[in-house]
Amino acid sequence: MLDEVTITRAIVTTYLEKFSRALDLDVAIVGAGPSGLTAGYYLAKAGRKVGLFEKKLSVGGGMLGGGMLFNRIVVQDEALPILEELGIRTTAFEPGYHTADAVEAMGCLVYRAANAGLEVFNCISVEDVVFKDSRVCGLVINWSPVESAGLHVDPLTLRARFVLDATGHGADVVSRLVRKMGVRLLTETGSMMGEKSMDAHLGERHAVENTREAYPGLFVSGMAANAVFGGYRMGPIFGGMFLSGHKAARLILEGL
Ligand code: 48H
Repeated sequence: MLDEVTITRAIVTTYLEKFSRALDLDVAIVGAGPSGLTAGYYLAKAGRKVGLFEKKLSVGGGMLGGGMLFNRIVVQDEALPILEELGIRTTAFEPGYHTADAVEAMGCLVYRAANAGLEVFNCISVEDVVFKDSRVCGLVINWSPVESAGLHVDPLTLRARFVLDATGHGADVVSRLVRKMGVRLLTETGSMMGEKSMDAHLGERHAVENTREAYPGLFVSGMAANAVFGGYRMGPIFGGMFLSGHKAARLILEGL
C-alpha cells in the first residue's frame, strides 16, 4: 500500500540533503541556458562540487525556442566535438553548418550534466551576491515565485569559490553587482559595455573571447559575456554558447 506521507517525506528529506550540499560549492552557476549547463557539465565531470540555479520552472534558456520558435538550432564545425561528446545528433546542412533539434540538444545536455554530478535547482532566483574583501564569494537566493509575487521574504545564502553568470542577454548577476556595489569591472571601460547588434560571425567569436573573469570571483559566459564585454549578438546559432561554457569551465578549473 503506497503511503502519501512517505512520498512527502522522501521529497522533503532528499531535497533538503541536496540543498545542504549546495551551501558550500566550488562553483555556483546562475542560469540554465546552453552556456551555463555546458560549463556545469565540464566542471562536474572534472569532479568539482557545482550547483546551478535557474529562476524558471524549465531549464534550457533561449535554446528551446530555436529561432523564432522554429525549434531547430544551427552549430558550426568548431562546436561539433562538444555536441558529439554530449550525444546530440546533428545533420550536415551546407559546408560548415550543422543543425540539431533544440529540444533533443537541451535534453542531452541536462542528462549528461546531471549524470556527471551537476546539481540543478530550478525556480530559484539569484537576487544578490556575497561580497567580501573585494571579491564575489557566494550567492543570495530566493524562490522565484516569492520574487514574482513581490512578497517581502528574506533570502538565503550560499558560499562558492567561484560564481559563473550565465544569465544570458541581461547579465543579471554582473548588473546587480554593479548597481549595488558600484565596482569597476575587468572590462576596457570598467563598466558594462553592452551587447551590440547582429553579426553572427563576430557574435560567435566574441561570445568565446569574452568568456572570462568580469570581477574577482565572478566569471561570465554566453550572451552575458557579450553583454558585459561588448560583443555582437548572433541569432540562433548555438556553437558559441557550447564553446563558451566549455571555456568558462576550463578557466574556472585553472582558478580552482
Ligand atoms: C536565476 C536566472 C537569473 C537569475 C536569468 O539566455 P540563456 O539561454 O543564456 P546563454 O547565454 O547560455 O544562451 C544564450 C542563448 O540562449 C541566446 O539567447 C542567444 C544565442 N541569442 C542570440 C541572439 O541574437 O538573441 O539562459 C539564461 C538563463 C535563463 O534560463 C534565465 O531564466 C536564467 O538564466 N536567469 N536564473 N537567477 N537572476 N537571470
